[in-house]
Amino acid sequence: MQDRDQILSKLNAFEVETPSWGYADTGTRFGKFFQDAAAITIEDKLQDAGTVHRFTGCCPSVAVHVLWDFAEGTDPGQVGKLAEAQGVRIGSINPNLFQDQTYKFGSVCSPNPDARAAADEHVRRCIEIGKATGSGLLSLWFADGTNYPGQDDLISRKRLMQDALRRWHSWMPDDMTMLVEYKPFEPAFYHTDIADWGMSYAFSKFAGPQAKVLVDTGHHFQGVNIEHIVSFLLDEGMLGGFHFNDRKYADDDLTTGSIDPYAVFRIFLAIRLAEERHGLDASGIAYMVDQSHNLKPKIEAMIQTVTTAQEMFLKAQMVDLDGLAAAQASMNIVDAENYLREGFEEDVRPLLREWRSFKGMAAEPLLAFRESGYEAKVGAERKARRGDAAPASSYA
Ligand SMILES: [Mn+2]
Repeated sequence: MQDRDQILSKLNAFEVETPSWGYADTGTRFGKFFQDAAAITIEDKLQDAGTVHRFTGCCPSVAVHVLWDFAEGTDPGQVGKLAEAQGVRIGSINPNLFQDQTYKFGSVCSPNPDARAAADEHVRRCIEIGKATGSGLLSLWFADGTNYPGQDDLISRKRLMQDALRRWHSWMPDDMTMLVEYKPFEPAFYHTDIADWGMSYAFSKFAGPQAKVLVDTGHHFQGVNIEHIVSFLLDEGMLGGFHFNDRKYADDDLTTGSIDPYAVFRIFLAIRLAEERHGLDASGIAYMVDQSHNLKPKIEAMIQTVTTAQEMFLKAQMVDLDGLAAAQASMNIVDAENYLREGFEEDVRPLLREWRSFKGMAAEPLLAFRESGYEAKVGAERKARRGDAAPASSYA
């Protein structure tokens, strides 16, 4: 078993990146429900992200969305400084290759050469923003796909994708990582050009050594064993990072652990086993949140997400790996499973409270945030700033 200090030092190193888009007004395709305190500008988003970091102590970086956060003419270095002033830094750079009208039939896989050229230009700018902000992550998600059988040629599209990723990889500086995300469907409903982790893996291998697979926990069909994918990718040295969220039906973007916390625990256990049993390097994994909270207050939801991630991470540390190995070796399935259950059922909240106090933070981040009055304060200020203008929304 690990001792307390070992576990606490792992918790110190466990960081979760929050997304700028998680602080802005979002919605579904049926409508949007606005919140007074929702962030309007990139400054607001960084201020909110800094607030989450201040109360949780584990969210020092913010994922940015280039189209929504870097208006034409924005000085990226200046945005980096704004982040710093809020006690955070710019994390993954997320290009937007889906919102512009030119992407109607896809971006890099589109039969329209203008769309492909626009994608190239946009990604080139994203890489420059990454360099200027000191971000080491270019995080790619594509809406590319088709809606009907026969709409386009699947092999031609595959070749366009692989060539684009290799080209972009050659534009990146040596210290930048390309994360390649997959998704089985939506917004395309017949085929998606990067539909699963195997395709992400093959595309990443083709692109170059700095390309890795990004696992968004909501981007699988029902019942897929995500910890198996995670274990496989770790052993291949191809796991780049996570987008955490939870879902009941499809890509619901619900709060991490709200539907199936045991699944989150099993992912963290898979990572621990890869490191401690097999000596694999998991230190470079980027843990990121990709959620849009339509109904919950955004900062509270983010604090809830992050503390849940910490709890599931800690529960995975509570599993007796020696006992588990012995049970597995003797084919004692009941005991083996019980080692997992015992870790999961351990109440890790006292340890987490202790860690926060040791770090000079309030023991209960959500309560402390509520008591701070932050939401009412920025809500009033942002409402006044919006005036009669329609609430800003950075979610398509
Ligand atoms: Mn995602």
